[in-house]
Amino acid sequence: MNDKEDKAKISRRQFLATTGIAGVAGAGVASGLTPYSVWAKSKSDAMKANVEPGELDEYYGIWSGGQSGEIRILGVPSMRELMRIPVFNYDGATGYGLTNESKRILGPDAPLNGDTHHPHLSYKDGRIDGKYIYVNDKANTRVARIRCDIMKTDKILSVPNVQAIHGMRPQKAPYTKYLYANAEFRMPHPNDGRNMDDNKQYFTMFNGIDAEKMEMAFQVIVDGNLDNTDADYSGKYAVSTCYNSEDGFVLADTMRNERDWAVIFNIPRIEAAIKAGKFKTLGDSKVPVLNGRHGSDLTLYVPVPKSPHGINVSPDGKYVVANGKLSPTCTVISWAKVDEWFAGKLKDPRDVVVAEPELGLGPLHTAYDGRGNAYTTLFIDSQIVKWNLADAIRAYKGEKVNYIRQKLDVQYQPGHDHTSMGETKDADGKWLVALCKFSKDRFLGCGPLHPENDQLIDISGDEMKLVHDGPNFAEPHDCELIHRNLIKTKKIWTRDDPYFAETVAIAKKDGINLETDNKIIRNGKKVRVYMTSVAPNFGMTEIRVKQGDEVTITITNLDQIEDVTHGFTLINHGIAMEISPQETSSVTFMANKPGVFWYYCQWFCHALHMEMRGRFMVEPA
Ligand code: CUK
Ligand code: CUA
Repeated sequence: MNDKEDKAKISRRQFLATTGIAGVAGAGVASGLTPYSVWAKSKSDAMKANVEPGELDEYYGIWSGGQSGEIRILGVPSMRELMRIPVFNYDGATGYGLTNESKRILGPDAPLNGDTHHPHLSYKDGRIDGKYIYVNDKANTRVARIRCDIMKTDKILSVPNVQAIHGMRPQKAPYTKYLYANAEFRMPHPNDGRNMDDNKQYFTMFNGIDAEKMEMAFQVIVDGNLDNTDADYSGKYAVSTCYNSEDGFVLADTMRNERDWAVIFNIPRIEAAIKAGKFKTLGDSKVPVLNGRHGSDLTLYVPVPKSPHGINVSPDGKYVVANGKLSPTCTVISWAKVDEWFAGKLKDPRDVVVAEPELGLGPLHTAYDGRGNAYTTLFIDSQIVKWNLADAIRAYKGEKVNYIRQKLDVQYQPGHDHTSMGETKDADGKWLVALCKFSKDRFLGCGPLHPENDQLIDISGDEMKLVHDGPNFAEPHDCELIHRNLIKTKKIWTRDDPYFAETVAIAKKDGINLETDNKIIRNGKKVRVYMTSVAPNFGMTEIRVKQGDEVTITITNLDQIEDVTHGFTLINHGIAMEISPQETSSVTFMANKPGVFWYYCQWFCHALHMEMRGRFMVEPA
């Protein structure tokens, strides 16, 4: 890079720092630190993200798809998108939201949008067990589970009596018994229009979900609101940030207090209280509701500056870091001290705090390398700051030590960051992904809506090095990087898979053998069409029904060869679905229009794929 380019880049950076963005947080606090930048990246750094054609990535990246409502699977370090998993959204490729199998998961009248933020995998003893991915839907107050073996959504739960599930984490130890889910927004109770102006009737709740059954286990009423959450490595605690201890309805009110808090939930005490019957229920819901407000022995409210956002447990199991957002600090809480507090040995809730390092402007989320270092995103400074936990603790005790190791510019305004295996005991400190909210000038323009920029950073050495820019569509908040050995996926379906078991049971009642039969069963105005598919043929090339029939098409793909997926698309009916090898898929719709409508396989499966088609013939009523 020549001098001129260098100056142009630096002035662009200053421009970013001094315009609108700084005003977002309205804090105007000065960190007193002099950040230094690593603008240039050498070709050899960039080559670290290179995965040669035919080679496989070392990590699965499990990405949230934000407002798209989906989950995405990326390969890391290549950052290649491998798969999209529809979760709360409609998906035209796979027919998710159209097929009977997916409708059973989504439930009746399910909205077909979602806002996924936090994808997290299930655990055993603080390690990834490779079974499930869980994810929240902030937009419609739901949580979902995805099976890792087939990479399909498996269950969805609507959380009752609250609004906007935001922070969400699985219990880490001894196994993922509970999924912890924060409802962000306070709402009036009951919420039937009578209490809308009475702030005192508003509250929100922390939710415990049975992670295997995907059913509600408990709800805990809290003071303030709930932003992000994490779980410790002993299985005893969950902890959530609150940015609105003021109970404000509008922005100015939520920023009034210099300190808000992190609230710690004592899970064994919550379980004991439920056992002892110390709960109530709300409305029609049967879910046990416990009181966790100030003064309750189920919770500990730790005051932290100011409107904290992310909350991240360190992989050594010793600490949790609350990220200050409107304060240039992070607050380090010791789990050992939390034990002491619940044992009645400490007086002041602040006694559980063991460090409060000053890091820079707009700390949002923190990740770890397993070598004692933390990596915090600085939204306003557009940087990742690497700092040392032990040194920050020494500094808090009054020692003169510099806990900051490095500041790296990212492009631009990072939200979450995540390290390889960093949310497990096996944190390996190889890669860091910074999920930048703004990409500005980093990619070719695609209109006023810009992609996000997921940047890959090599953290294996002493110095962080930016190696790759990864454009991504609206809006990954968070991701997990999991070693490929921990996730085992099926190459083809097994015929006994529960994903389509109900469809198989219906066929059985109709006396159908799905692996051989091509038949139409009529029951009044209900018509069930069963057929097979083997490349390049559907089992039937014509289907005759009557106008006004409710038609169910069930197709079983008999192909046994990996990757030979078929599809079924019915022209002018808004019907399409995936049928992968050994899968059974079904869809139900009304045959309202008389005439001939072609159906075809929309997945290129064979040299004669274009010929894989048939006529759907509707006789006029
Ligand atoms: S949140 Cu989006 S940047 Cu929903 Cu985890 Cu922090
Ligand atoms: Cu079957 Cu294309």
